[in-house]
Amino acid sequence: MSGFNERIRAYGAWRTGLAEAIGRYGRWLADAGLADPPLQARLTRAIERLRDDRLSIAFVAEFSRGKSELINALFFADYGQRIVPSAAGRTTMCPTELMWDPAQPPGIRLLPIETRLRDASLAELRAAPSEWHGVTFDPHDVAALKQAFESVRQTKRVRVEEALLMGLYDETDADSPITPDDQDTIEVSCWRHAIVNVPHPLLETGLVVIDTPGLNALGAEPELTLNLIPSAHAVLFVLAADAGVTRTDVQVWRDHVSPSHRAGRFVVLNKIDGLWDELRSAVDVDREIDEQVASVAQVLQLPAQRIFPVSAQKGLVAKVTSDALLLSRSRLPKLERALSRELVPNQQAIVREQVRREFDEAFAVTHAVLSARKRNVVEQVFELDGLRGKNRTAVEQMARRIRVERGEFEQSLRKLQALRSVFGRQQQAIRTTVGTERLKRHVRAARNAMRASRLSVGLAEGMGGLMAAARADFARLESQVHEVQTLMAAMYTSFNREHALTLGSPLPVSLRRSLAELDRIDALHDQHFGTLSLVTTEKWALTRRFFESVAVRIRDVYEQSARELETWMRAVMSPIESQVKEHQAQLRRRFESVQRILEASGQLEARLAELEESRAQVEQQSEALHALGSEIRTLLERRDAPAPEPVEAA
Ligand SMILES: Nc1nc2c(ncn2[C@@H]2O[C@H](COP(=O)(O)OP(=O)(O)OP(=O)(O)O)[C@@H](O)[C@H]2O)c(=O)[nH]1
Ligand SMILES: [Mg+2]
Repeated sequence: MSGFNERIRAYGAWRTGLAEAIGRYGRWLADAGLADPPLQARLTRAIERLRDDRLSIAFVAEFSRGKSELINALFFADYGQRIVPSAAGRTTMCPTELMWDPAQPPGIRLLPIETRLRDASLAELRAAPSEWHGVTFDPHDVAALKQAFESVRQTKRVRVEEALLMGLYDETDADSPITPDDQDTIEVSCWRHAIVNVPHPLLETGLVVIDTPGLNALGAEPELTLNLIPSAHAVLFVLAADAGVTRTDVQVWRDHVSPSHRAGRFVVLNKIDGLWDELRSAVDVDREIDEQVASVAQVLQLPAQRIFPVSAQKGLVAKVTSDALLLSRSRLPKLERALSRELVPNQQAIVREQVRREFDEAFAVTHAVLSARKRNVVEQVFELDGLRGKNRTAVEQMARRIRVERGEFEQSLRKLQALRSVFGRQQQAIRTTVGTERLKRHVRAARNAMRASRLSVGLAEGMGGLMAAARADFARLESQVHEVQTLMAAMYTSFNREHALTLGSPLPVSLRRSLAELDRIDALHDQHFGTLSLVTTEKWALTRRFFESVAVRIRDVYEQSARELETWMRAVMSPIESQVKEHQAQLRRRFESVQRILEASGQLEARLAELEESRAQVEQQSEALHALGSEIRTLLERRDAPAPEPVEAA
């Protein structure tokens, strides 16, 4: 097992352990009567974040560079054979995702290519199981698994007109490698997309591998360009040492890898075994590999350390036959070390940050409640202690004082009631701004603008209009969020001052990520369609499909923001609600104590004893809270594996 695979598994184990600890914490809160629904929701979210974390790696290249072979060698050598089909010529005909989703049976799901004739985007079709052709298999039966994988190679012939409409053929491209036969038909993939669901140990930890077909089929599937590839945590761009860097390699690099990916980009120079030669010295061969690496680095304008020369095929053979020497010659371990050094820690840092934030906020709310409770008990003891040996008048005086305090607090509660209703209106306004209804209207308007014109200007205007409307919504959202922040800050201050509550400052929220995402969609769109001038039927179809994908991406941004804002609005209200409730209960208890003391003699000592008991209980809860909290913090901070040694220069 390579360091990379182990690291991914260790990362999976870290997430599971942490999720379990947070689960225990939540159950303890519930048992101690300290959990309210927003608090539980927050812990559940942290657990889901840990459970549903995905680490995706996309393989992008011209055909026959060895993407599928590299996938076999990197991840699936433990099957003892080649699982993902890899062969001369075009092999992988449709984008293929390898993952494990326990909610689905083990098997392969295939989306027919004809769905390209409709406007529906891949993202929408994903949610429609009836559109897919499914084959289940026994995941322990390796032959059946291999057999199922063969479907990604299936092709058929369709008429040229149909291929044009599906965006699978471009007449205007003089050096298109696919040409119609004498019946005027073209060979196309049977499937538009494949999802292979297998409970392989690596995939079980959340790894998603995306294999893509070569031959620029990428361009025709906007979902890949707009979503799957840019959102992958790493993109491996594969070149072959025997082919060098061809014009089409550069084109794939420029269109699909270079723009959307700054970090997590790896260039693999595959098939270095082609340079091995028994009649030359190892030093000679290494020098030639170095030269090729330098030339690739120059063409792609990357530092040479980003180019990883390997032999996927020899690496696979070496792993299957446990040949350590051959494995080292394949140089695959160096690529694996680089992947594990960058990929896992980066992702872990992001997840750690998100979970830490959720947990710290939840912890702070409970901590504040327990502290207030402790303080109140101490104050009450002090108050009642002062009554020892005093006459009835002193007790009556105290009862009056508490009654006044309660009266004042009732006033503040009316203020809180008013705050709730203003807040409710603001909440509604925010929901409307990021609501899907509003976005649907924008999309409809843009679609109509596009339909009205077959000219490129109309298409550009439609798309541009949609982006502008989305940006306007987010500008409005920013000011709405600011209003809520101002209101809450004023409310926190006033309760702190008037009733000695200990509300910090309201939780901040930022829309930066959503805005950055909109920018990214805009840039990708510009890059692919900015220069479109002449609109042929197939370009029109392609643009429309692209538009639908853009619309889905924007909807994701809206939905994501809506979810984040919903959480935030709950979180911002929750400390004030819980502290007010606590304070109110406290006032009632104080008042009741004094009443009891007035009604019967001997109650003072009994009440003081009770208070001593509550104090002990709160102390105990507070200790338990801190113990559980520090267990979770220790887990959070744990680095699962020592940093692997630095990769030597290629
Ligand atoms: N000599 C040598 N051949 C390799 C190596 N890796 C892959 N190949 C061969 O190259 C051919 C293409 O490999 P694939 O894995 O199918 O390439 P691909 O990039 O997935 O190609 P498409 O699926 O068509 O896009 C196959 O015949 C492989 O056996 C390698 O490291 N060395
Ligand atoms: Mg392939």
